Amino acid sequence: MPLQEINFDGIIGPSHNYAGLSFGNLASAANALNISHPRDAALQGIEKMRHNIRLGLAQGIFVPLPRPNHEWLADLGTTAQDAPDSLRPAAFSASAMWAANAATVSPAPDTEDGRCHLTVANLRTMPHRSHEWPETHTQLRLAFSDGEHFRVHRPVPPTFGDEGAANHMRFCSSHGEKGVEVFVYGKRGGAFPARQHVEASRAIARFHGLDAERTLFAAQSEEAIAAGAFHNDVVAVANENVLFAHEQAFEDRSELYTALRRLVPDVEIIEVPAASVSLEDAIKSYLFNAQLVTLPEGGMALILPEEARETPSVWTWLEAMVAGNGPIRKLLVVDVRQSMANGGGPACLRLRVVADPDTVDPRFIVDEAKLDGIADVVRECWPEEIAPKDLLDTKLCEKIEGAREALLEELDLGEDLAA
Ligand code: SUG
Repeated sequence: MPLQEINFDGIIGPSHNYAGLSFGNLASAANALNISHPRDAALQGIEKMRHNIRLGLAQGIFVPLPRPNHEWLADLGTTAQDAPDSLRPAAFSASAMWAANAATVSPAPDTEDGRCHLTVANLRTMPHRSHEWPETHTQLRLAFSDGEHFRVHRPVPPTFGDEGAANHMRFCSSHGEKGVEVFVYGKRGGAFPARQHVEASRAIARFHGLDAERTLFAAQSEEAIAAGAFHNDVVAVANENVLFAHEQAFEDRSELYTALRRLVPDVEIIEVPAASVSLEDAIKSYLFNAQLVTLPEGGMALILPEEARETPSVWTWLEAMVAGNGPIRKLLVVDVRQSMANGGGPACLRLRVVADPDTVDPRFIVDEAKLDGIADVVRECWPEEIAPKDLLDTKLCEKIEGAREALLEELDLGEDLAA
């Protein structure tokens, strides 16, 4: 099979809850301490995958990490029962669902050794995300164990924050051709942390053996981070030769656009002016956290969250865009409200890997029948709701652990990924 884009979605874990853990992520703060609905959340994620499979797109999965993370708590000298309130929610977080933060991926045509390279993200800025990487690394090494086609790297040392593909864009005329990779980093976020450090991005470019002539580094604008764009994929998305971005996404947009026009002669830059859609509306609606995909029949579609349709300035602008003659022809809407309430839209939930699906461990590739089996496990085992105080309940803890085990068994991953 030729190289194609495969979207690996993180299955939303049974411990999904709202703990307000991500400072600078406005949705996470706004929904702090609300009651979450893990079962609905996971079913929404599964429906999004089903929607994309029906479009003819290749789909993969990553499974939830063991939660609570007993090992991490033990390293901190405590346990799930005794942990202070400042630590317990972080140990239970289902944040690995946002697979766009799992790793940075450079497809084979871009790298010196002709393999697809993945570097697991250290996610060191937020404590609840900083302990994801070891288990994510194990999973990546399993899914992409074919050493002829893949190389999975350990994370950049934690001094330099790295949040993975959410701060990385790849441009090309078609997926199988040598691309141009753009790493977006934060310098200052005003009151909020800049989560991607330029030194981490530079290290990844070196690990992956990228061509320096075709690798760009662009700073996020300070206003964007301050307005709640804690990752670049909240204000920009790219696919093949198209960049779809907010006017205020980058610190120096003309420098970036000039470099892109030089390196990708057929690049199409669709910029949404702040006068039409404010940064505030962009971040509230997550219109840029859409999956921008090439449809098998040709043309591109934006797979958007419901919240984009509900934001008048955004929907008016998008409808006018598709009525024009541009590369984006369709607006498709999915319901991922449970994830959105923690600041994760359709694009956050997936990691794009350009590869031949036959070279990936088949247990990580899904079709509709496999999704039916996963949905059955979710209906049977995932908690219906979690309130913050429930994290103290040992029965809930057992239920969460049992739910993950049931899923691993369903996917024949029990032996490899048991906690
Ligand atoms: O890291 N939210 C995630 C959302 C990640 C979105 N990913 C991308 N933009 N690619 C984060 O801020 C909230 C968890 C909580 O508050 O319970 C959280 O981790």
